Amino acid sequence: MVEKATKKKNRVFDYFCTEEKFSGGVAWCAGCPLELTARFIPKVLGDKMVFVGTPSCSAPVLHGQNLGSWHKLPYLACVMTGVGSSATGLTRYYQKAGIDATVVCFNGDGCSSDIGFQVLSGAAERNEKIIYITYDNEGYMNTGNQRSSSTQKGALTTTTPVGKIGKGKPTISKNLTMLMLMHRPRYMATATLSHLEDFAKKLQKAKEMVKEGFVYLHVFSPCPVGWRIDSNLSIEVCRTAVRTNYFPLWEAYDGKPRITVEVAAPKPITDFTKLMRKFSHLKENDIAAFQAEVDRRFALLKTLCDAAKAEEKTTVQS
Ligand SMILES: Cc1ncc(C[n+]2csc(CCOP(=O)(O)OP(=O)(O)O)c2C)c(N)n1
Ligand code: SF4
Repeated sequence: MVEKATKKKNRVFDYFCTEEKFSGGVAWCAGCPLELTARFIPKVLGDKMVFVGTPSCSAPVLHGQNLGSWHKLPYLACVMTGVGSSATGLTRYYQKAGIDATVVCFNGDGCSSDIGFQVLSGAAERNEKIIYITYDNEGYMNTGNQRSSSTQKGALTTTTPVGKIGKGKPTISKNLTMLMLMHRPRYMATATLSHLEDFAKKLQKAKEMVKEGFVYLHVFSPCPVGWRIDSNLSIEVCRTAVRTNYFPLWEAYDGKPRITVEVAAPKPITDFTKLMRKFSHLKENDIAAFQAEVDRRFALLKTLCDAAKAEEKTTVQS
């Protein structure tokens, strides 16, 4: 058992022994999970990758902002409305020219779920050989924590204030992972930094499956500044999101989902909300509605997982 645990640890550890692609003085806020996520991706995907990004919190590092904030990877800067289509052009050029390179879009939820959703959907439907990664910090963070369609109901943002009239965001968040599942990409998965081994496996699978078609990864990435989280708690927030079923970890080949990290006894959503101040105004009935939404979304996922399992059994038997 001890041996198994050691081996497991070493597998993820090995990635950290590879060359570091980013400088030390990157321009992300203290405790932002984006930094470790961006550093980790090329460690698993390898050198032959091109980042495609948009104006966002990742841009000051991926574009480069000052002498201390840089990386060694090729990078294409796109407009928020066109990342899926620009990545398509780049991928097709590489295919035609016989260049071995993986195109990796790396965008915030504002780009993926709102401004660039149409082109993301188009690229998925055309089955372009792209790895598209959404880091979900549930808002437009680079421009000052405005709500996006991925912002959770009730959350305090600068455009959904809390006061005499405002009660935080009035509508439920867009369920982007389910929308992407309905596109039936060749491979898709959810991931977060608290479960690094799971994340690494999914990146490895992404690297393989992108040879056959579109790959979508959705990475839960809390924003310590906008969510009002102490900067030492970001990974704990990721872990609690998984343990409460707020952000279940799963993957799907060709639209058939499977949970990759089973949570035997999910914790109540209050374990998650109490870690940040963006939900501190929620009343008991708001929390009950929040819990019901988490349960509803998880039940939907579970139903789809069960259906995929049943379909697999039928196919094997017949
Ligand atoms: C078409 C368009 N609309 C708005 C903007 C302004 N803008 C720049 S960065 C940004 C926030 C992007 O949010 P998101 O994609 O979620 O990434 P994050 O900032 O959270 O990393 C916005 C709205 C823009 N650059 N282009
Ligand atoms: S604003 Fe939030 S998401 Fe953006 S770099 Fe800072 S902590 Fe990270």
